[in-house]
Amino acid sequence: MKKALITGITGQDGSFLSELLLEKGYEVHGIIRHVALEDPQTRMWRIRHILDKIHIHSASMESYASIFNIVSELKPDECYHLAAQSYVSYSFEDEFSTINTNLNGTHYILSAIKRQAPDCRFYFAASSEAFGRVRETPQNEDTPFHPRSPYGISKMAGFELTRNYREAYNLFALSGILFNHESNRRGAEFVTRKISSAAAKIKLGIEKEIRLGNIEAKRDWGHAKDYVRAMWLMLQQDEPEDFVIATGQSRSVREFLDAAFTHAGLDYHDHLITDQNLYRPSETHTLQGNASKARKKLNWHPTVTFEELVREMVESDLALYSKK
Ligand code: F7E
Repeated sequence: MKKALITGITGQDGSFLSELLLEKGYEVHGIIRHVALEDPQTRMWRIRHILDKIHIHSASMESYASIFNIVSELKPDECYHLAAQSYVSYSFEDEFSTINTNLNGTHYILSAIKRQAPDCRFYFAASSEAFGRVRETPQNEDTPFHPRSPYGISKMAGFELTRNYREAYNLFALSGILFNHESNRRGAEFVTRKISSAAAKIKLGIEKEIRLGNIEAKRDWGHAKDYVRAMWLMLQQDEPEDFVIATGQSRSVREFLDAAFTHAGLDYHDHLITDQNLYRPSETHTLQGNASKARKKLNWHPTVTFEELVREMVESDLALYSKK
């Protein structure tokens, strides 16, 4: 039985990936911060239904010793490093902790693997946010990075570190440059979930308005379930290589808003308040990925359309808030 170690297992991607690996017969281990163990109701809701099937280890991505000990005890076959401060807006407010935690965490786990489990295959969750001020559209594996946020900088640095461990120490280490991926497990601070939950709450009479920043920003949005499948496929290749994962379709926040409110039987013009405080100091305006390498080499393609994604998220929030 193959052993997989997942950092960030309590997040959207960690939960979908755990389900996928369990289905495939893996022994699944996850690293969880001590605070999450103290508050499982709030922090572990995405993995509550599989807690009896997975192995949880308490550690901090900020402590090399704790990461080192877990890697040396487990000696995993595959490691998926998903843990990060992943909220781009917040990365402007707290640049230091975002860059420190995201970069050091990646460095600690790579170093521990190099020393204690050099045969382990390593996946780094890089991000389209590293493209930032895009040099070309659509973006692929050869597009230069120009990050526009501390978060994007931390992901670019993690990508380079992962590449250097692959080239210098011959580790099977690679990055997935994933474009935005969403679901009903998305955190409430991200724009898609903020919109789907607002549409549901307004429809149910719980709230009246939604405050948003730059709704002309464009993103390439896919479904998280499709994207975790790509992570697994990358680690099954003969050679470690980096891959862009995206749908190839770019839509504005306004289009997402319109589709979500229309699905709930609402007109967003009646409820939208534009809030200058929600604009970012520097913004990634348009992202659109070209995943043709993944299509060709991994036989990966997205299965959920933009419309299906919006519908799923709004329906799920309508069900959630009706119950509440
Ligand atoms: O923003 C605009 C905002 O916070 C999307 C993370 O998973 O994907 C995600 O990063 C767009 C931006 O995601 C609001 O300015 C307008 O242009 O949902 P988001 P993100 O920043 O694209 C990448 C690939 C990652 O790796 C990240 O970890 O929406 N926007 N008004 C707003 N965004 C938010 N959050 N809230 C607003 O009120």
